[in-house]
Amino acid sequence: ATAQIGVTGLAVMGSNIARNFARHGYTVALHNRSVAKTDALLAEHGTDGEFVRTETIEEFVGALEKPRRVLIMVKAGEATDAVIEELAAVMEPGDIIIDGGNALYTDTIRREAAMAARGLNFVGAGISGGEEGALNGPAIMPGGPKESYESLGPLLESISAKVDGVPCCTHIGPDGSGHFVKMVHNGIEYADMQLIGEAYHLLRDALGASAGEIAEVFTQWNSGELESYLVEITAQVLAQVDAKTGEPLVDVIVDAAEQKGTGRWTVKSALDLGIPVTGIAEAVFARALSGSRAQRKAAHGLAAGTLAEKPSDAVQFTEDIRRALYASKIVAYAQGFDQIAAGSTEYNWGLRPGDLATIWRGGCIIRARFLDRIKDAYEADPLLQSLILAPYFRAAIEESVDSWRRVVSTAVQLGIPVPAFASSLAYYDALRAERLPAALTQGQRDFFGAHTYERVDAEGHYHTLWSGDRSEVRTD
Ligand code: NBP
Repeated sequence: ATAQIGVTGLAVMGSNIARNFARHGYTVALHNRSVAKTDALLAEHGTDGEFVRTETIEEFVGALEKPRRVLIMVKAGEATDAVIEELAAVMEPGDIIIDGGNALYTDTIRREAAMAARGLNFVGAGISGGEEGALNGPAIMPGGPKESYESLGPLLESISAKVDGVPCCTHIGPDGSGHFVKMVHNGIEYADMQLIGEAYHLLRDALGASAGEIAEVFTQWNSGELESYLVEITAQVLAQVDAKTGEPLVDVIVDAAEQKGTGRWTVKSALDLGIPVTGIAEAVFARALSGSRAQRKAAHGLAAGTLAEKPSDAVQFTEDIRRALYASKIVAYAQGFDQIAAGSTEYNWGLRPGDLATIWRGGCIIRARFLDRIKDAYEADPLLQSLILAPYFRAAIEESVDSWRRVVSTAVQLGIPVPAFASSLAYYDALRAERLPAALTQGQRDFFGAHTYERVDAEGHYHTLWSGDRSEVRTD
């Protein structure tokens, strides 16, 4: 037994992570259901470091130093359960099984309990950064028993991305917490991408800018407070010219966005937790709407109305869009962090939001300069009520609020859909409102269902005898 870590599942993610471990000096045992992938990896990249080729699960587990550490990188769902079962049958108490796939966190909670009952340590680790990150340094969000992190942490930290020398990997919390925060990370990624898409749509249709011109705008934005991986790649995608037609590539790509499910999971979980992640929800629905191709085709040509008036000052309006994007992005992150706090309370995970901002600064898809600010905000006040109340973010939004309103109202008049910009602004306005119409909602609920209401001037719950003499009674 010579290998410090084993990787099973050698498709694109698994093979790149295996190579990353090997490049960091670890001996890596390799396993894949079909041996062809193992051999392909060794043939192409065998010189990256020390690998141990294995064919059977027994051989694979036998190649590992104790306590054994096995990283599973197979398709999420049933394949993961099948592989866990095969491994658990031959592993010993104290060994560690790590699931690095995109598992649903409730599956991870179930698997962790089942493995713990058999004396095995089960670590659900969220891994972000795609193929490139897997090879050169991803952000890693491992959950599971704290003891297993002592043996596993140093390996994961060494292959993770680093920002200012700090690894983008830390122990997140018990059982499903690692996959939960990875899920919300992906939800935030959906919101961020949707907001960028809306900014592009406005630059294109309200200002009539070309893809190349818009690429320039994003490149410029990437040198300021919006600096982030997603803004950077947006500029590159927009600048790409299609070899076949000579047109911008973005103009020949079908405008129907697909999704694998983590955004949807985030919204489902938020609904259960009662947390308004409106930016993420709008992003998931916007992808669904874009994919309703038959319905869109049938509706094409419906009237836009006659209010359209294009912005007269393109430079000013571009700056307005930049500010609206930043303010909406702050709201989307604030909502995601609210969901993480609620999940932490629900499952008793003890999550530390500042740690997440720290490890998301590098390696992952949502890496951005702005995460440093989130980290600072939680360091200054770990019990922050909402990210938008941290002094830096509050000031950033207050500086942007006029631009934000101009952008949303212009978009509405021109008939350009900006669901995420608009819902983020509505969220902000609702949060800061002194009185919401929910008082009326409570009155209606009391009227038809005797659901009772509270009063602003007294303790307790009250009911009005709506079908009687309409006097009020206290119900508790
Ligand atoms: P895939 O998700 O495409 O899975 C392919 C791998 O799963 C192959 O090694 C395949 O073995 C194995 N596999 C399957 Br399918 N069914 C199996 C079974 N019943 N028993 C054993 N092995 C089985 O690979 P990927 O795109 O590299 O992603 C791996 C994991 O990482 C996924 O959970 C994914 O969600 C997650 N992830 C992906 C990204 C990304 O950017 N792609 C980012 C972050 C996380 P075979 O070769 O024998 O068919």
